[in-house]
Amino acid sequence: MPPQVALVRGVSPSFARSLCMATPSEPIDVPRALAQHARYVAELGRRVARVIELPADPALPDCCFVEDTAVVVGARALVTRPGAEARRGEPPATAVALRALGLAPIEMTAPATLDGGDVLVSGRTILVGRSTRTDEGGVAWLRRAFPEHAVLPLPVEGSLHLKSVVTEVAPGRFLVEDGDAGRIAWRELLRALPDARPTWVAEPHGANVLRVGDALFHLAGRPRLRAALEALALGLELVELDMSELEKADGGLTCLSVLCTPV
Ligand code: CIR
Repeated sequence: MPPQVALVRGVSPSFARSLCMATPSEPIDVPRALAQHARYVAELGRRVARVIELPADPALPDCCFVEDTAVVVGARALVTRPGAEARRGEPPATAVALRALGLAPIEMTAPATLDGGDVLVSGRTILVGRSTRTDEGGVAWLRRAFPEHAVLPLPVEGSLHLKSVVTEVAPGRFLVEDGDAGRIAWRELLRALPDARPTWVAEPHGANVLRVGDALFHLAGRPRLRAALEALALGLELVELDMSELEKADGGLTCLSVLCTPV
């Protein structure tokens, strides 16, 4: 069933001070980031029943990356404790919004950490990246919150999150970044899901795509990714989005929303 509600959060006026793995060669253009985010929200709005946009918080530069603050699977929800201390003020607003949707989220407590960007749900399996943001305690919270799923930790080395380098486009079909981080994660993923099939993506950040209903959002300016997606003939509408300013802060397409079905 397609997700019915997308939770998003506005781009903070302090977005230029967001966390970045490497200083971008050009500074973040905040008005442009706002425009790119607005287009993303508009495209989501065409494909879900409702978009809930939480207000940006000037004190939380990374608050638009709402994916990291919650994991929602069916009627179960976990509100995270993000790995970066600067982001620990973000989850309370997400918890309020999820409760308003009728979900009863479990809320993580210290010292465990987990970023939603590390969580990839594939059928009855939850793949979770063990990154610099997500620790063993975070994996344990996932197991507690989603007891009907098998939770499988995967190594994340050299990228921010698991979904920075691996996403699923159809059951058992994954996009994987063709680099060390993608290959290391893929090797372990295959051990657990031996029928899984990869499409290797050479263009940076290209493997981070977002499935919304019958559409697949992908990053603009990646002709080889686009050709590979067309060749997969997934029967999905391909929606190309320019996210240049969000990418400077290591954001992609999954990180800007939490998709859920209200109960
Ligand atoms: C951070 O470093 O936490 C943010 N600048 C980027 C978070 C991106 N989140 C995601 O891909 N799930």
